[in-house]
Amino acid sequence: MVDSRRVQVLNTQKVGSGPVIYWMSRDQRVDNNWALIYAQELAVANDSGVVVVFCLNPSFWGATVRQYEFLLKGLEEVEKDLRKLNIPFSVLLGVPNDEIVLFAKKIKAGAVVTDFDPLRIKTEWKQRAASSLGCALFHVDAHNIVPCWQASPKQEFGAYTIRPKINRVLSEYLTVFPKVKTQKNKTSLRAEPIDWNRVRSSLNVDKSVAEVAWLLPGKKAGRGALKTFIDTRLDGYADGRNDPNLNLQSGLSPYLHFGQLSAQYIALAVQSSGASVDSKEAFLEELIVRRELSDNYCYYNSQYDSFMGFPNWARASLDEHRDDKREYLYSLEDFEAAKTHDALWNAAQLEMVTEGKMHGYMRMYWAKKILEWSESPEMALEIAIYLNDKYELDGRDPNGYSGIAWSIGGLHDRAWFDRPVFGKVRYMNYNGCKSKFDVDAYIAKMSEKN
Ligand code: FAD
Ligand code: FO1
Repeated sequence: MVDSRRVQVLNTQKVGSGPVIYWMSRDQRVDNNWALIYAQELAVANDSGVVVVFCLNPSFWGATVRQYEFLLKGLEEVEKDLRKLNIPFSVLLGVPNDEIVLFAKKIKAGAVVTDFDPLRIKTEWKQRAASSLGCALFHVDAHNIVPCWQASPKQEFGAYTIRPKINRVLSEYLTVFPKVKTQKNKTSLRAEPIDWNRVRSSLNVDKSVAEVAWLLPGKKAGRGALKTFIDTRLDGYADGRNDPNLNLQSGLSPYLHFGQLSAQYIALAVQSSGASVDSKEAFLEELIVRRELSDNYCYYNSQYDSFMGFPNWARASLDEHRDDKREYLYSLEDFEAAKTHDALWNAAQLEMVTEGKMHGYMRMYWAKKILEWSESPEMALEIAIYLNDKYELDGRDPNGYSGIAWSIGGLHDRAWFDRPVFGKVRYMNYNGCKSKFDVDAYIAKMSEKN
């Protein structure tokens, strides 16, 4: 059974007797997916079946072929997994909230279940669908282990305030998943095989940002990446995760972002592994506390991608330093082409452009330097979000808006000593990096990619 605290009702319509639609969006997987499990429970209760639908938005805010191909190849695997369970799957093209309403009408759906996502675009899709659907609409938090609205009823100050709230209830939610059941044959619920060429030709996306080769999309590849991480790298995570020359991060964020892997599934696998306790704790702190803190920020702060979303102390401090002289000033073009005076910053930019995944430690340095070398904090925020969402495979994610707001606007951080441009926002510099890792090695490795 799905814990009812994971489910929220989004309109006042009743559950009818027709099939139940799982409107898949953030959690693009069959296994370990609470939204799909909930849809199946509703379908069993009204003796109908489940139909899974993904609404493909032809130009998803700045996504390029790099992200769309990762998503589509993952959905091709979802289609195969659903076919084995006799569950029909359709990809609808066009404006999601319109398409889902038309589809629900066409199949006389009894209910629609979608997966929780705190981002504005999804809230809008759900609100519009909720008011036009003739049947009940629910969303289920299938992404977080502790459902976002259960972890906290408000925006949290930082990891130190949300951590105890999550840890207090974690064991109630960090449970093993029930299996998705094979569906009995329902003639009314037939779906044509998907014409993936037609789906791909419906996209009008930037093709200049190529797919990356170092990882394969989809659940199977994700499970493989998880196993390799646990078997060969998790043990070194506590000490080595912040060294960009060591490949000791998990590399799982693209699979998490597209929901091809469940964080809960990862957490259970890590917990039951034989890795050292301090590495398991360090990893689960990031995977559970830091990640859920990002959803908390985007869910409770509608200005999560603007200067106004920053804490008051940081806004006031950055305001005081608006007129400080910038030692260097770069445009979006300079940043995008990795044409600054700082070889370390340029190396991080190159890693993101060529690999589609900048090392986590470098992302902090990268964003903070954009603040230091832009004419205003607003401009810096805009440039950081634009580049992050254009090139990172895991972009367009609450983790990104929170990570950038942490770097530029002191979100989830405390005030430091006052300094030019940054004010009391934590500062990072080249020498600080030099004291932590071999900067020349990182620069050399990235300059080969140019
Ligand atoms: P691991 O260290 O293996 O972590 C495992 C998982 O834990 C990650 O996949 C992620 O889900 C979570 N996690 C780790 N660090 C953080 C963090 N600081 N905040 C929230 N969750 C975390 N993450 C994204 O998913 N998408 C982004 O667009 C993104 N942009 C960022 C921009 C900036 C400026 C900063 C400072 C951080 C950003 N992050 C982003 C957070 C973090 O850097 C990445 O999640 C991490 O580097 C992904 O690589 P990994 O999965 O190998 O990390
Ligand atoms: N979600 C959808 O429901 N439909 C889409 O067409 C879609 C495209 C897309 C492209 C790039 C990307 O990074 C995310 C995309 N998403 C899409 C949303 C994604 O599944 C996540 O829900 C959010 O980005 C993270 O909350």
